[in-house]
Amino acid sequence: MSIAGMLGITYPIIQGAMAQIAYAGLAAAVSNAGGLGVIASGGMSAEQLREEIRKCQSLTDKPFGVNLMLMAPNRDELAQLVMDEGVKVVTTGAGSPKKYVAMWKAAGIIVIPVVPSVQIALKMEALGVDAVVAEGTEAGGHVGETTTMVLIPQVADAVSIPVIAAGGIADGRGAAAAFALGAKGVQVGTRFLATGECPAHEQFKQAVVAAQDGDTLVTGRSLGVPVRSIKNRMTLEYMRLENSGASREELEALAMGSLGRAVREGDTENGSVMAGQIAGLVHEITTVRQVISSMFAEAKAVSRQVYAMTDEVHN
Ligand code: TUI
Repeated sequence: MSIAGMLGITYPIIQGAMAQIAYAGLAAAVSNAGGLGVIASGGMSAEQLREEIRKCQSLTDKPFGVNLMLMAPNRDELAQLVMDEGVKVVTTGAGSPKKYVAMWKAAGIIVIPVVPSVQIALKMEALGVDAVVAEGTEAGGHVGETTTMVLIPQVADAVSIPVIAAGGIADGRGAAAAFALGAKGVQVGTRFLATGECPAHEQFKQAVVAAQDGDTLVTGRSLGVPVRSIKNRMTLEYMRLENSGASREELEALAMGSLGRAVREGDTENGSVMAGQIAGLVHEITTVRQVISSMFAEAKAVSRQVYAMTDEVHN
């Protein structure tokens, strides 16, 4: 079955779970526009997540999902909560959801882990998940090492379940390319940052719009938490400390609260502006609906062009 059929949505697009940004409002906007909105539970208490799920249910009658960030200390409690609240789709990130898959599947939940490699995709398939999001290192936030271009076809060849591509996709060209590589759907994060429905501070959105292709970097590799964000005073200081052999405590102190500083206070110099490399392609703030409908209209036109190009090769 198609990804859209599996999820009960119109377009095969999932909204990336962006911690402290992807609340009920953004998730419902994506679902109402025909994609799968996803509430990012990273950093939330159980009470907050319950409230966001109920709010999302009140804002849309379409399917939506919840993302469980597996580095969260309260992951056990949140894993139970999504079942209690009747959530239909769960995506996971930043670790293995092994402990929870059997329980979620028994509750009828569609489970879609995000994976950074072929090896982890195979482990997830063996656990009985429904699909995987294969996320290239172009993505924002916590990333692996492999690019989307080389990851997607290798994961698609390795597993029998549907593969959804993530990392570096912000328009119809990216979506068509992902489908050509073997993906059955796309997950998009960064492009949704530059929308009217995104609740991040205006300065955060403008930092995404202003970014060019080389303006992101990955910090935290030495701590085993590689995170991509837009270069600024904080990330450059983090890199300087990291390269000079600073302690885990020093680095963690610098990172503490940094996402909130950028997202809520709009401090894009001393906060963490997590975004993917495709921020360089994002030039304006639009609506969520415009992002999705133009992406699939463009993907269709691009696919025709690709067909024409291959069809005119005579030998
Ligand atoms: O999870 C993400 N992206 C994220 S999570 C996040 S919250 C955060 N904030 C500050 C520091 C760290 C995290 C921001 N962005 N993407 C999906 C993703 N999952 N990327 C990599 C992985 C992953 C890694 C290891 C998935 C599975 C995995 O499994 C390990 C194993 O043991 O099998």
